Order: sequence, then structure tokens, then C-alpha cells
Amino acid sequence: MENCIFCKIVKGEIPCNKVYEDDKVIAFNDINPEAPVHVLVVPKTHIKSIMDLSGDEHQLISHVFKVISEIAKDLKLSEKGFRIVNNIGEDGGQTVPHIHFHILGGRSMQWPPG
Ligand code: D5M
Repeated sequence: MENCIFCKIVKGEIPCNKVYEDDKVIAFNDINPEAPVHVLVVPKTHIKSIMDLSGDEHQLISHVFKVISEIAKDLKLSEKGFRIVNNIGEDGGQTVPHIHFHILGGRSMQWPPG
């Protein structure tokens, strides 16, 4: 997608601080970290949100969760815990309309979120 910032990161047109990449997803540090660890896991295909998944793309989300668990292990988040966030649409607080999952960790999380 032409004007999508995450598509530009996927294509290497915008730099990122990459923590993981394979043929289906890329993960990099969030530019505005909300926790000591704040990583975004982004499918390479331009899909707006989980509401726009079709057919095989549901398997992609399963892959995303496998990648999240591997990153959490690598970053030593699994012992104390961490949070996965997926914002959807305006009320969900989604600001980048390309599906992505936040990994937040390294501090105690609050509930409910704002
Ligand atoms: O989350 C979108 C997130 O994307 C937000 O936390 C900032 C982050 N962001 C935006 N641009 C960049 C770049 N260029 N690098 C890294 N992180 C970025 P949302 O759930 O849509 O609000």
C-alpha cells in the first residue's frame, strides 16, 4: 500500500530498529515506547485489521502469536509476564491502519487500560 508507513518499513524504505523478521512478519521497536519493552509485530501483507482477514490469512495470525512467544522468550519477558495489544479502528485507538500487535513488557501493567 503506497502511503502506509508499515508497508514502507517492510520494504526497507523507512528505517526501523528490527528485532525479528521472516517471510511473513517483521518486528521492530515502537518509535514511542509505552514500556521498557515495546515491540510491534507486523504482518508483511497490508491488511487493515483483524476485521479484514480472509481465507488463509487467519493462519497468519496464528504465526504472529508464535513469533510473539519467541520474541518474549528472547527478551526474557516470559517469567514475569507481558501484554499483547491489538488496537482496532478509531475507538480501539488504532493510529496506523496496517494490522500490528504490540508487545509491552518490562514493567507491571495496569488494568483497565485507558
Ligand atoms: O499503534 C501504532 C504504533 O506505531 C504507535 O505506538 C507508534 C508506532 N509507530 C508509528 N510510526 C512508527 C515508526 N516509523 N517506527 C516505529 N513505530 C512507529 P496503534 O495501535 O495503531 O496506535
